[in-house]
Amino acid sequence: MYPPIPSNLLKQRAELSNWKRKTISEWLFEFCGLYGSRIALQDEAHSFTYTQLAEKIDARAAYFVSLGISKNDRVTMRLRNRVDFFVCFFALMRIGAIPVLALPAHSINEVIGVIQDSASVAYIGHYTDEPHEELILNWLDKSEHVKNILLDVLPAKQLMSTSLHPLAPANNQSLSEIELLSKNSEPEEVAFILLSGGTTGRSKLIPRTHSDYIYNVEMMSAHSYLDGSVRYLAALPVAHNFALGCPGVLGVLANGGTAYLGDANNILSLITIVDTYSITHTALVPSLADMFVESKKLGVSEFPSLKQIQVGGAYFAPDKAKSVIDELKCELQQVFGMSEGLLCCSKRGDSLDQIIHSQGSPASSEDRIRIVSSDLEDVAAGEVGELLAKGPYTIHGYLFNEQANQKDFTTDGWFITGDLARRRADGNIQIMGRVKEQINRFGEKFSPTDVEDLLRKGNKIIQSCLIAVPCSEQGEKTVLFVVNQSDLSESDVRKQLLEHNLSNYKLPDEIKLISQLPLTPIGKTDKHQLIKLYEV
Ligand code: OOB
Repeated sequence: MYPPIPSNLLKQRAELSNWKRKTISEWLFEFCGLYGSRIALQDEAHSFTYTQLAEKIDARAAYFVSLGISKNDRVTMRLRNRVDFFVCFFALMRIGAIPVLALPAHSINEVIGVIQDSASVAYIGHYTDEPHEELILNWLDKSEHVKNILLDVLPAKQLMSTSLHPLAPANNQSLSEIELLSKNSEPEEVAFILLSGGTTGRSKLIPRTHSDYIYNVEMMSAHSYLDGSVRYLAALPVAHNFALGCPGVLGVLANGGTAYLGDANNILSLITIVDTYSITHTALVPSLADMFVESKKLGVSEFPSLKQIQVGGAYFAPDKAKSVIDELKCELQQVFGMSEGLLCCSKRGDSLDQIIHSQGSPASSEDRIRIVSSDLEDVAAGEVGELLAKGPYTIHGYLFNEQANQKDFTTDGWFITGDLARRRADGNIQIMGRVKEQINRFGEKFSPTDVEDLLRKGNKIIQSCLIAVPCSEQGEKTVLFVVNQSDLSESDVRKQLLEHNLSNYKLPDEIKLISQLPLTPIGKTDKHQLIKLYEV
């Protein structure tokens, strides 16, 4: 079901000194044994020690077996940041089943696409009585493939054909079968599936193996200097690579710390968690990092316990990066990452200039990157080009998607990231945007951030987003969306751009005022949504 990992790659990986030939279950149960009575996970209603976590996982695994879920079965999970997410995630892997991690904010069409593409036999979801939940249930009920639906809250309605179950078992089941099943998994097999962040068309399925993900987590834990005193806030969805394993909740568990599961949609509750539990580490997308900085400026909290904030997922302007350090008075680690693998981050010892102006360097000395022109030739040192990646934890193919595999991988196995990057003289990487988002106006190429960064220099405009839309006369025209926070007019915006001497060709063709920028399920600005908004 998965393009087999080439044998030379398997050999290279096995020879790495810190490569573990273990399944995620074996790895987890090792540290549950080691850190027994410490608090592992906490959410607004639950608190589990490492021992309790291991017990819950076994009980849930036995329940899944009793429902007929077995090795290699894909199970789409769409759960919020609650301890139950981890009970289900680990319990499925314990029996060799493969969790497919959908995000709570994925639309019904996206979730249905994922269930179909992964041929999931079960769906585990958070149920609310909102109409879209009803729609998913109706679809699942008609699906021939999905045999079981497990929900945290059971709906009043009965389904016609598919079995509907509560997420947690009523009684503990026998554990004997789990032992048998868990012994079947190999470290080089697919452990779980992440979804690509694309906002066009369907999400691609990203298969991560046990060993590669353990390596991923351990590399990032080392760069965050994690130990048993870490108190981590999962502010971003834990179904996403960043908060799951970079180093994320898995890194915290592997080091005997405590992870608190929060909800990115509620900034006040995140701040309360930071203060109440003296949070030391967290990972944020740029928009959320801005909110932390603004809260500090407004005197909502001083955040005295924070030691390290990771910011990644989207372009983080240098002035914003600097304000995290100045205002929150903690270490900032920029992270450039992707669910497909490659991670780059700032390292301790990087200068202030490196931390605010670059996205660091690869997490592992075994990562390989190239920066190339459109004909896949390496560009000259310091030039901008497209980033290609290869390495011990970077995938070499999507699941069940030959078309994407032809397009997104070179014949010699490089992943074509779609990101523009340059290597600075000091070796650090600077991400310059997406290839597809680069603006080409009458042949003049530039990055949307040239305009967006400049607008923040005034005191009225905080957020803006420049997009290109097709245009019959000049190929592409630019539209600048500006969040209207203080009675702005289009001419105010134009005036500000001219005052800052923006080159003529970068001046937007159109300006639109908007109440807020649309976000993707993980909280990045959703440019495709803006293009759609413009087209309406
Ligand atoms: C993370 O993963 P994905 O898969 O949701 O998105 C990956 C894409 C990258 O290809 C790049 O386009 C963008 O998100 N990105 C950044 C960035 N970090 C990610 N663009 C500019 N600056 C950055 N620092 O977003 C992700 C996965 C693991 C850790 C962190 C982020």
